[in-house]
Amino acid sequence: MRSATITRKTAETDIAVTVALDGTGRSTIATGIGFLDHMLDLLARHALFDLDVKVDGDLHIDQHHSAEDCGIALGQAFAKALGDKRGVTRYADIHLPMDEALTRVCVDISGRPFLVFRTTFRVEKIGQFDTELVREWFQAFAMNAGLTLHVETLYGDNAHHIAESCFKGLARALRKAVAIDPREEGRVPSTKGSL
Ligand SMILES: [Mn+2]
Repeated sequence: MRSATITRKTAETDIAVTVALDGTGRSTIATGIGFLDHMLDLLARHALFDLDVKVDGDLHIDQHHSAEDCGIALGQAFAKALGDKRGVTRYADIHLPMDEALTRVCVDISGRPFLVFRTTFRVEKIGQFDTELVREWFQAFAMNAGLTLHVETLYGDNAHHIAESCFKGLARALRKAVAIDPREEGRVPSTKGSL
C-alpha cells in the first residue's frame, strides 16, 4: 500500500493529512471550508485514494491560508506516498464533463513541478468559498506533489460545475497516472532512470 502522512504546523494553519494511493475512495475531510471539503471528497472518490484531511486554519482572516496550505500538505503526502515512482504509468489525461462544463486535465508525474491553469470563474464566490482559491490549491498541490499539471476548462458557465470538473479531472487523471503498469516491471518510467 503506497501511503504517507504529513503534518504541517505554521502560525497560520495546523494540518494533518494521510493519502493512500491504492485505496477505495473513502475519505474523512474537515478543512473548515465546506466547498473545499466537497472537492476533496470527490477527489478521493474518483482517484480511488483514501484521504484523511484535517485543517485547523486562520479562517477569521480568510480562506487563503487554509486552502493553500491544504494543497501543500496534500502534495507533500502524495509525493511521499509515490516514493521512487517505480512502475507507475506516469502520464495521463482526461476530458471531464460536468453538465455544461468541460475541463481537460493532463498530468505527468515528472518531479518537474509546473502548472498551467486556464480556468476562470465569472463569480467570486461559490457559497462561502472564494473561487480564486481553486487555482491557489492546484498551484500548491502541483508544486509539492512534483507534477507537471495542465488544467484547461474548454467551456462552462456554472462555477460549481467548473470547479468540480477541475477536481474530478485531476482525480481521474491521477488515478490513471499512479496506476502500476505491469509492462514497466517495476522500473522507473524515464530514460534518465529517475523521476
Ligand atoms: Mn457538487
